[in-house]
Order: sequence, then C-alpha cells, then structure tokens
Amino acid sequence: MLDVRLGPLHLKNPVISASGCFGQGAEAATFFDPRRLGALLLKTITLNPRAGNPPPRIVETAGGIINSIGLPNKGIDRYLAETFPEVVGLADCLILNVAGERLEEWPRLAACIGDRAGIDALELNVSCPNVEQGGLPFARDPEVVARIVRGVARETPLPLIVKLAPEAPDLPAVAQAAAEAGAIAVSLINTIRALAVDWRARRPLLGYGFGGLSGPAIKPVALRLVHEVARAVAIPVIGIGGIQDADDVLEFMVAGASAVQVGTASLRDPLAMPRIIDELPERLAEAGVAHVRDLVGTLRFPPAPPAPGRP
Ligand code: RRO
Repeated sequence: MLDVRLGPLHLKNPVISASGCFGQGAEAATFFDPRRLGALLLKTITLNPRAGNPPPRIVETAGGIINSIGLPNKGIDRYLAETFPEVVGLADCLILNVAGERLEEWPRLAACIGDRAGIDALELNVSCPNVEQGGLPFARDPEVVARIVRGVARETPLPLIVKLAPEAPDLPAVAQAAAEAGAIAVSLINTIRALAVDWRARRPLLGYGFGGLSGPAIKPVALRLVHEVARAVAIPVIGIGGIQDADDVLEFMVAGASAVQVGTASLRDPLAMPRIIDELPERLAEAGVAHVRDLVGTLRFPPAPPAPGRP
C-alpha cells in the first residue's frame, strides 16, 4: 500500500527525513528505529571541514523557522572514518547529502565516496541558501547543475538526487538539466531565503544575517513548484516543504511527488515521521485509494472559464 520507487531505489514508504533536520550520525536512532522510514537522509557533508555560521542559527516565525546553520561538519574524510560507521546499517535506505563549495569540489567529494558500501544514494545539495560561495549560484543555472551532476557521476556509481532551490528563475529547466545529466530524481524545495529583524536593535536576528525559511509557511509555494517540475521531467520528484501530517504527504503526491521529505516538523516533534507513516494507510483507506502510488500526479485543474462575452 505504501511502497514507492525512485529510479533504482525501492522505499517501503514515501517518507524520507529531510537533510538537516534529523542528524548527521547515529543520533537519528535516538527517538525511533530509522528502519521505519522510507529512507534516512542526513545533514549535508562538504569536502573540507566547516565551523558553520555564527549564532543565533535558528529563529521562529509565524508558521515556520528561519535557519542559517552554515553546514557545520567535519569534512568528508573524517565523516566517513569517524561518523559513517555508526550510521551504516541503521536504515533500509541511507542517503547522504553532500555539497561542494566550489564547482571543482563536487567531483573530488564524489571520489572520496566512490562506491562505498552502505550508501544507497547521494543527494546533491546545490541549493543551500546560507554559504557565501555555494548554493544559490549553482541551483539557479541549469548548465551548472548539469556539470555538477555529470562530474559527480564520473566519480561514483551511486544514484544521484539533486536538491533544488525555490529561487531558480526557471526551476523546471534546472530539473530537466539534472535529469538529462543522469540524476535519478530531484528533490524540492530547499528553504526560501528570508530575513528576521530585531527592529529595536536595527539588526537581523540571525547571526549570519539572512537565512532560509522552512515549515508550514512554505508548503503552498512548494506544492506549486513540485507540480510545475513534475510536469516537466520524466524522473521522480521528491516533495519537500512544511509537511506535518499524512494529508500534507498526499497533497504533495497528488501534485506530482513520488515521495516526500519531512524536515521542520521533526524539530518540533521528533516522532512526527513515524506518526505520519502510521496515519497514511487510514487516510488512503478512507478515500478508497488502494496504493499511494495511484495518487502520484493525479491533480487536475478545472477547465479554463470561457473568455468574457463568449458562450
Ligand atoms: O546548513 C544550512 O544552513 C542549510 C543548508 Br546546508 C541547506 O541546504 N538549507 C538550509 O536551509 N540550511
């Protein structure tokens, strides 16, 4: 009733942890068995170690949060040597999220990973909003994204998922470029660039200044973009943005997503993902839907009204 396919990946259900919201190592197993998830997807790793951005790194807003974490991590070599052994085998499907800070870093990062056992796929984070050199410039440009995917694919046989940015001027074109370059799926959306202000101090609330908005506030934007991208590409789309319950999951699937990622909801309630997975069969049964796959891309718009003055 719940299993889904993402290219060569076969997930027992469509719920994946969103990068950055469910740890980088074994802390993912603190609250529940990650085997419950369709896939366990961890926080971004870069080629070189990064300290991350100055605090405060998260502020709450109406309907969501704004983060500027800045990819703190120990770098791929130390990650693979020290943290990865704790993580391997924790989930039925394990996806690492990686990001190059400069174009030439992507293949080097991929070469460090190669065909390491225990990793089922890589999510290429071409869309982080919180670094000086990374993120947005990559994700805005279809040709740059294609070069990244091709460069990574030369160094690793792992299936590649490309995580897209909402601000790309032509997101379907970026998704098409990722697909043509060999990505097995695209995931969207990363957070939306945002600002929180302390008006008395005349300063931004976040230590870095700007950040990325996530949570229920961005769900309608994410639904629109998922729908637009799903219509434009033949590869599966993974929907991300403010999912809090099973109805949210099914809305994304009707809009065109083959699977989803849950992020901010896990920060508020670490048991949100198993709760959502448990809710899904009941929601489907109530609607007489036999399998969650039957919903994918079934959204239909009403016919356009006739032009004024026409019968
Ligand atoms: O670490 C972050 O600041 C961060 C990343 Br890598 C990302 O992809 N999206 C986000 O909102 N924050």
